[in-house]
Amino acid sequence: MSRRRVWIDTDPAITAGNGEVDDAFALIQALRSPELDIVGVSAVFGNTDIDHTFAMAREILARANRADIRVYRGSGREGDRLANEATSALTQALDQGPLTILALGPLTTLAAALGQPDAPISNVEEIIFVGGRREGLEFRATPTQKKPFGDMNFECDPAAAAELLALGVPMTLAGWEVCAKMWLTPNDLDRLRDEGDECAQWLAASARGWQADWQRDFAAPGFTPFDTLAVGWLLMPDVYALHRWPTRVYHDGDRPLFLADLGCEGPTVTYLHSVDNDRFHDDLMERLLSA
Ligand SMILES: [Ca+2]
Repeated sequence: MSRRRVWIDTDPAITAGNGEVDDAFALIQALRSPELDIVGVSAVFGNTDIDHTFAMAREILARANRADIRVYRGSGREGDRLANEATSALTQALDQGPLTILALGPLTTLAAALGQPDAPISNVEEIIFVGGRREGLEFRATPTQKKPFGDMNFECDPAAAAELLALGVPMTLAGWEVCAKMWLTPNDLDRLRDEGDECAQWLAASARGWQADWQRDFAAPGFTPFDTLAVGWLLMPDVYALHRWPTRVYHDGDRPLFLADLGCEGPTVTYLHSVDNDRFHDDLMERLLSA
């Protein structure tokens, strides 16, 4: 099996900051996928500040017994295009060969690294970004959710998305639409607790509060593990359905929007719009339970 060289840029907050848990699920899913050769991980601000996402990413790798993979500290605020240890390490990894980048948080560090005049962007095989939407799509977990979610990763640094698109790097959007019907339920957390190793048990325990919030606030059957859908695209692309659509990044009044739709005129991306939820779910659980 030829393993795909992968870089993961992430903003984990599972036990720090706002309680968002999906980066941790996605990291452990990826770390337990022998198909992937994870050459580096970078932390970026997003779900919480950079100090916490950096510490959290290191903790997750340690809990997964993968402290051999280094975590680099990336950008800490919108618009920061200065070099840092993450941009340098990512550039070096690109110098060494073709690389796929999982963009599980704001695109700031990636825009800073790839926007350098001498960046080896021809070695970017694909950026898979958890963001973007088709025209008119609002992000509601269930119809009972009154105020829709924002396109959080994108909105943290809208200019970064435009800059990456302008570079012509291949981009795949695993945004709200493809994630929205995937649930991890209390039963799934019970299985991780009962059948998983220490790391899976920690993951389950740390996600209980988040899951309870979704149940209480949206009457949802579970919570949506958004970032895992981006990882899954590398593991089982045949269970996804997609469009090849042009894009538009703009402001509608104060609201930044990253659209991919037939009516747009910008660079074309791969827009993932649906997935076989049962097959994806079973595969995700199997990986989380493997140690
Ligand atoms: Ca994330």
